[in-house]
Amino acid sequence: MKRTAVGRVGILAGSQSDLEIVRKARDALGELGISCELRVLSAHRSPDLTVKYVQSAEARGVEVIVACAGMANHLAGTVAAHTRLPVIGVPLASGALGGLDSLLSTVQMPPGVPVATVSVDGARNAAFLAARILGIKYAAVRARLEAAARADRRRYEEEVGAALEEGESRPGPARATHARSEARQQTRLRSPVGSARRRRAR
Ligand code: AIR
Repeated sequence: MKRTAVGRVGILAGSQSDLEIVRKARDALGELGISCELRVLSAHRSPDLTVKYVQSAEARGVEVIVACAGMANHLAGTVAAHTRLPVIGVPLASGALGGLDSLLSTVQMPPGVPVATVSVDGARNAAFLAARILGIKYAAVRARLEAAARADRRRYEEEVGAALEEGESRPGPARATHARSEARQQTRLRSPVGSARRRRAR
């Protein structure tokens, strides 16, 4: 049965070189039956076109904007400054700093101008977050998200079940004991009390 596409998401990429990752957002929205438009726009290299796009987006029916860029990522912030639509920022791992630069410049927005920031290269999750926002308005999107979550869980449980049958991930008694002692060790390493004690013991 053919599904009608509902909602509309604007996806922006800072460069053509970002498209391989950015297309994951478009693909996920397609799976959820949400319509979208994808544009390459740079807050630094094409600032006027970026603002023009954002200012005309709402009139075209866009309801959420996903902005993806690498390095000094001012795309999502610029978009959020020019619209009251929800903006989701996707930091990308391009450039010498591997995405940390992009993450910090996307997430650290001043109060009143929020950008909902997903993980580095998290384009697929940006689409799922956009779908959850649209799900407030569209019951069909809520139902598709529910179906996608159920299918995902089933797939995961089947994979784990198959691995258990092959004896790959069932910890034997020796391995279980080892796993428990490793977990205790990790907790100790993470605990500030533990590390203070270790420092005193040195
Ligand atoms: N970028 C483009 N304009 C502003 C920024 N921050 C980013 C792109 C890309 C990186 O710079 O999003 O991740 C490198 O772009 P290019 O075009 O040189 O490959």
